[in-house]
Amino acid sequence: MDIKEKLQQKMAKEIAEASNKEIYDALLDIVQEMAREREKNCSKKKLYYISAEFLIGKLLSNNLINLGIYNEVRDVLSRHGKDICEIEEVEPEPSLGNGGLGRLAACFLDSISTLGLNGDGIGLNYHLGLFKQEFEDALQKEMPNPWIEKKSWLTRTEVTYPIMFKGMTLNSRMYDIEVTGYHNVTNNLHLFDVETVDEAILEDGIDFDKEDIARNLTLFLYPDDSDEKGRLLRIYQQYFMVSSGARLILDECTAKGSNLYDLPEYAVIQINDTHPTMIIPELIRLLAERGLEMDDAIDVVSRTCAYTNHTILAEALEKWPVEYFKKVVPQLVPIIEILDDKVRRKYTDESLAIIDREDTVHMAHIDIHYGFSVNGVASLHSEILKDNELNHFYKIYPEKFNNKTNGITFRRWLIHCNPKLTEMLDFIIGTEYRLDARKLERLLNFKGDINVLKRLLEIKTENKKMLCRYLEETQGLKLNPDSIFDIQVKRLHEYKRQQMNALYVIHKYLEIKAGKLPGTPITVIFGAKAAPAYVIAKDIIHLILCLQEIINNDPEVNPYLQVVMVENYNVTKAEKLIPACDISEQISLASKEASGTGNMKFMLNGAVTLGTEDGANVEIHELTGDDNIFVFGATSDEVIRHYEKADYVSKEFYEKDKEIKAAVDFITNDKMLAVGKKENLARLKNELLKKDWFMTLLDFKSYKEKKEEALKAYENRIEWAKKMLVNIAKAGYFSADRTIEEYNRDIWKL
Ligand code: Z2T
Repeated sequence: MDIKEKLQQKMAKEIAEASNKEIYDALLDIVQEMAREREKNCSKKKLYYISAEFLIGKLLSNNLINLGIYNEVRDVLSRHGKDICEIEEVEPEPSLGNGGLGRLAACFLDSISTLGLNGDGIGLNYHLGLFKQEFEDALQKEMPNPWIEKKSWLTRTEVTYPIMFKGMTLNSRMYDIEVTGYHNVTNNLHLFDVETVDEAILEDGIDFDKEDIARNLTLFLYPDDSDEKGRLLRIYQQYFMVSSGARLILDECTAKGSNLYDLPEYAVIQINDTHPTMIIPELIRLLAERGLEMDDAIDVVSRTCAYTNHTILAEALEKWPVEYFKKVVPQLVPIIEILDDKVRRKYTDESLAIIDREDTVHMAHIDIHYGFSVNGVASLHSEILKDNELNHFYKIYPEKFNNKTNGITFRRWLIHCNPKLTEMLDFIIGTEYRLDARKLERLLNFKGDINVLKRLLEIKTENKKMLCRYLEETQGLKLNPDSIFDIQVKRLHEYKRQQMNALYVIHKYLEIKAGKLPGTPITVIFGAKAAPAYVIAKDIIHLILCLQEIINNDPEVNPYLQVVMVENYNVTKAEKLIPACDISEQISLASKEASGTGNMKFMLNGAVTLGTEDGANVEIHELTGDDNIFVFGATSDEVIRHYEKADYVSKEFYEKDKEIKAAVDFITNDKMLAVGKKENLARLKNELLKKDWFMTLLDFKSYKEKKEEALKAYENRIEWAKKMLVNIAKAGYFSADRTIEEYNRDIWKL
């Protein structure tokens, strides 16, 4: 039966007569049926990718593409007067992740299925996910983001487990989401949910009773953990996830014939940062319960688990007081003590301990001692782990350490989000790059082809126009599609240095006011959520929103410069922003951004990077060569030395550089105070002058100079188009298919 008949049969009406929502629901059914009909890979060994976050984004189009029916569905709908883009709008976006780490997990699932591997995801079914961001009085406000509708991608299963906490047992139930690979197998994302969850306990905004665990456990992703109740809730969530996951894994493996001693032949568990680390002591506990000696249990688990590290920021490395475990999951305490004891018997070095002298448990240390692999997420990051942060561990376990440079799925980040570029690529280099991304290099043959270069520029302009229409409809913003689009979208964090970009905006504003006009008008676009308890991050959002207000309303300046903060930046918005970008801002303080993955998405869509030698930018630079990227700023070695010597004083840069002084002083001038809040602006200025922990002022000058160079280069459009072309052609390395092949080759061995 063809798609048209199937649709009409499901809806019991003509396509032309159906609402977008009815069509969406019918397509959801059709996709799920087709996904389930596909063959499975039933290999003996299976991968379990366990993660507290899976930032999957909307699923309809992605599934249609992977099932190979997107074009057919689009055309059938359009013949009956329906636009597939409007059907896409009907789908709510699940926000089951914060940023890069969660989106990476989603890209990985796509590639695992696309490569036909046997691997499922394990996580939690947060009913409200991450908060939805609203702007009110130039400040971020957090609102709940309910995404589960009557009909959704979730399938309720009959798999349930009693999960034991101190003084209470909660039932977990497994819900599944089909993960379709591109023209290959379907795997599953298993999301566990507490049966007693109750959205009615939600109070004002995103507030709720943090102690009512039975009703709140899977309500939100990472609730505010600035107080102890929040941190305890996080332990409840983590244990609920790992205990459910561990039982599922043991059940599946024993069903396939495992005697548990041979578990590593049946399962490999990839632990996505330390949030699921408790799966190690929990598995050991369950194996002991099923009759294994403690030493055997520890050995089996150690050969099954592998750990990925995603950050070296000390404040992000999880450490929990033993007290917390005693309060929430006392059954794990004796196991963790045994694990610590074994380490202490073997090594005297205190920095290797699992439970430190203050009775704090270092989660990453459990993973490193009791897992068989430790990987970083970009080459520079993995080197820093070995040489600095985890050097003591590297010395005793050199064989465990490896690098797996992150990747992105080209199905979503090219084929879906940039159909025009995809069409051109299909036409001039063929479609093989879809399964073998390195084939994008064929594009290099067209570097001298003026028609191809002009078409690249045309596509960029068309994408910018679509973004302009969208931002006008959603935020009432009127932007100039003939301006250069300079975009920084990512979580708000001081180390990512949105504040440096904002200081540049101030600098440019002052220049224009003084009569120095840019060759091409500039539109600076930001998108970022700040953690609800992260005060300075919220102040930076306030700064940007105030600048937006002042600059966009100044008729002397707005023909040349506009500033925009996109509200509620998420996967759906990323899919609209990234194809429209000219300059990709990747300006973290060197050594701090483990990898970045937005940088790869922008490159693939023909943006040119303005960035520091940090994370995967280093590898982008190696691939594109010096002429197709704008690199600036202190190197990671220099930065690490500054921290070691504690010799960076931001005030010195403020005092000796007039432009820096002018930009920083602007933050609290009368114009700003007329639109903004003194408390927030003064606090931010003070932070820059007195602390500036991430060395904004250190790099400001070289940032400003490089950005001027990039803006100047943009004036020669054909030369710019060549840079775009090289970036696209070289992006193949960043396909998550390559990353997953490496995980499988070196770690999973499926
Ligand atoms: C996160 O998104 C990342 C690291 C974290 O460390 C936590 C979260 Cl929520 C605990 C990011 C990194 O900052 C980014 O550089 C990297 O590309 C991404 O993970 C995926 O590896």
